[in-house]
Amino acid sequence: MNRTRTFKHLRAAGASMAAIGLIIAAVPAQAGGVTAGTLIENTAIASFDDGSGARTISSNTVQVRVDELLDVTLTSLDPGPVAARPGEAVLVFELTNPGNGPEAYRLTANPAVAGNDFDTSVVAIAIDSNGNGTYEPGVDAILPAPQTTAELAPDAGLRIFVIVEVPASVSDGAQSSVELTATAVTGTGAPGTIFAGQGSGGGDAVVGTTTASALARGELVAGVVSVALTKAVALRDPFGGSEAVPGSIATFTITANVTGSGSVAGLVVTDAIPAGTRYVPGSLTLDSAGLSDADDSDAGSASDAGGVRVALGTVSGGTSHAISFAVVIEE
Ligand SMILES: [Ca+2]
Ligand SMILES: [Ca+2]
Ligand SMILES: [Ca+2]
Repeated sequence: MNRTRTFKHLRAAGASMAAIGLIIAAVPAQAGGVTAGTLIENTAIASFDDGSGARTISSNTVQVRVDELLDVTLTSLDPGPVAARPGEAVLVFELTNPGNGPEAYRLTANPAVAGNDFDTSVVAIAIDSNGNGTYEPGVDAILPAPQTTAELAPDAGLRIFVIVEVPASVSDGAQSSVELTATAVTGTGAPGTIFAGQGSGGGDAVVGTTTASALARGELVAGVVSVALTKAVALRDPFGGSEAVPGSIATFTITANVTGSGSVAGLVVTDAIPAGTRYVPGSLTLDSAGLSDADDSDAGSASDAGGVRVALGTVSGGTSHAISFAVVIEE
């Protein structure tokens, strides 16, 4: 509870200091102080003896209705820049209502922030309907324009997802920010700005220290990964030379080079055995280590009919793998 704020309100109402402790103990504790609309009543009592015995008199009762403070906080929940590829990316924010009354908030996302290497486009703003911290299309509700939350109770928080589209032209390592703004629907302004009669519970709404507006920034860094395949051949003919003649052995080396940030998943390299040649059994290698020809538990298989197939799985940028196999030119 904000006792300082409560004291100020009571002093303004002319309440006696003696009564303050009792009133504070009776009202619910919240970040924003006494709940908006709460009626605080105070009556002073004087006791004295005027010579004819003990007497007690009461003052008139002073009533104060607690106004609604309009406040908001907004923070990015991403632990750092979100790795993004061309396509959709999701930024996560948390909105809280630190005020003392229920309030709804208008959300606006700005993807064109000064200093951006590239700008995204905003696809949607969604709320974490099932509260699990992860955006799930079809489960977490997309807010229709103008994007506005339901009323948040005092102290309540809400996770917000901003879904953006990363352009296809983005280059690896490029950065982009998206700014999300949340403003109280009742109104914003300098602290102390009054919206007469618009507080919940019948009082005024008064803008708090946050100006009832908050801005948070989510960051993206483009992780663009690409795969290049290069193929080389070395020939050994039956005469010790390097001519391509019937009976010559051709050893092919395929290099898969993955560059950029992030990784590729399910990378598989295949190659057909060229017409006019036969696979040399047992010649398949991956990074110089032998692989069996059979389609079994190792990464590769090779046969005349099926060709060469090597599954590299998930490969990080900055990694390359060399696949080698040999064929003999038919005689
Ligand atoms: Ca309100
Ligand atoms: Ca969710
Ligand atoms: Ca195998």
